Amino acid sequence: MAALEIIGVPQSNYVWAVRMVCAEKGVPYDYKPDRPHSPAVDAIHPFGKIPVMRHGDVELCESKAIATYIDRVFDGPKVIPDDAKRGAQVEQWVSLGNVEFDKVMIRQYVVGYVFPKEPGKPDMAAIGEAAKRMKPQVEVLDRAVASTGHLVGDSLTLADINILPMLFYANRFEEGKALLGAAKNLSAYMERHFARPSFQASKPPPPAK
Ligand SMILES: N[C@@H](CCC(=O)N[C@@H](CS)C(=O)NCC(=O)O)C(=O)O
Repeated sequence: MAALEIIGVPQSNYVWAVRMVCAEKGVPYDYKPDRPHSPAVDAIHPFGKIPVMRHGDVELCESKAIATYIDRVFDGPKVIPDDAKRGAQVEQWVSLGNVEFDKVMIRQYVVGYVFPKEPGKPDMAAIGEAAKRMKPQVEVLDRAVASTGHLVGDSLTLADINILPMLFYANRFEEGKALLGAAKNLSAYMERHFARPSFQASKPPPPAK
């Protein structure tokens, strides 16, 4: 079989999720840590975003599509259950993750700290607003993981894999840490899943000082 290629810098929460899927399933891949809008990325994603994937003559963008392809084509534990109800629940949480949680937790909150419009000067008013919007999201997730320690059913799925890197990044900054720390079920969930070998194996290197 042709080699699977995953392309995108490791710091991206979506690249992290796709690499974690491979690690959970034990799927080997050639890794190319290219930036968004690099020629290799632009050749596959119409808007130059990461991750992108190549497998023989199959080229894909969008993390959900990539994860679905890998789950179907390769052996290893399924991260999207075949069962119609469970599979749709995973779809639901991935969609919520990409449309709601990523928008607030990553694009507004984390990016506000990491890539401020004025270098070295995060806009604390905008970050405060993002933290306010994050609060009900954290409460929703806290309730969702309360009974089984997973978002869907009682085992790890793409629903969890998609959201874990977002939670990791949100937890790196003061307001996020306080909100997540107050959510007891979610804190336990994060602690347990952050320790998974697949999460650790696909974790980006610490930022250069
Ligand atoms: N819906 C896409 C989102 C991908 C995405 O937003 N990637 C970010 C990095 S985390 C990116 O490439 N940003 C560059 C840009 O927006 O120009 C997916 O699930 O793959």
